[in-house]
Amino acid sequence: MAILNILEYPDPRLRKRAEPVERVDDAIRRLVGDMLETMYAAPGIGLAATQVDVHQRVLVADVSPDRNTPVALINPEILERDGSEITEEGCLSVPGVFDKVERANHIRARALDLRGQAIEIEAEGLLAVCIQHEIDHLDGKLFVDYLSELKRQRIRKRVEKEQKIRSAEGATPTRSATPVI
Ligand code: GNR
Ligand code: NI
Repeated sequence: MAILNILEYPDPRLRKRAEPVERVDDAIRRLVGDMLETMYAAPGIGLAATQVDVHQRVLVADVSPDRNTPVALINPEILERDGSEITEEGCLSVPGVFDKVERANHIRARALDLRGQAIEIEAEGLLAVCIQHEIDHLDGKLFVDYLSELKRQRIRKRVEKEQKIRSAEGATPTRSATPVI
């Protein structure tokens, strides 16, 4: 397994729409393993393939307190949304920023599992919020898009400043998801 590099806002690659997975094969299972390792190391409660520069419809999540209940969804589609809830959200691609977002607090979704079998899941609370946040990533959308233009501008400046400081310090880049030959 490997820890993958996470793209950060305002990287334009975070705006790409991910393509459906055609076949759940070993390469997809390896991607899921690497994404889980990356998510646990970060640490985060979810991760979309888009964030590691892989533009295929794959997401992972684990909202359990013991971090031992991984969920992997391939080609996820929301079938039903119910209720609403405001959650203080954060995103590994927008480090250091937390703000309130309103989303459905109960969803029913369809996806493929790691064997390529169609499954349906029901989720509520934080898992429901997380799945919606991750599906947004697969559609090129970020939680900051729900905030005001003014807030988004401030966030972009703050994150870019942080990135400059980090690159001046000569941070070591982690391995990219796509091998550089
Ligand atoms: O780690 C994360 N925490 C979180 C908190 C509230 C709502 C959504 C999230 S997802 C985020 C990890 C991430 O960026 N996934 O894309
Ligand atoms: Ni995110």
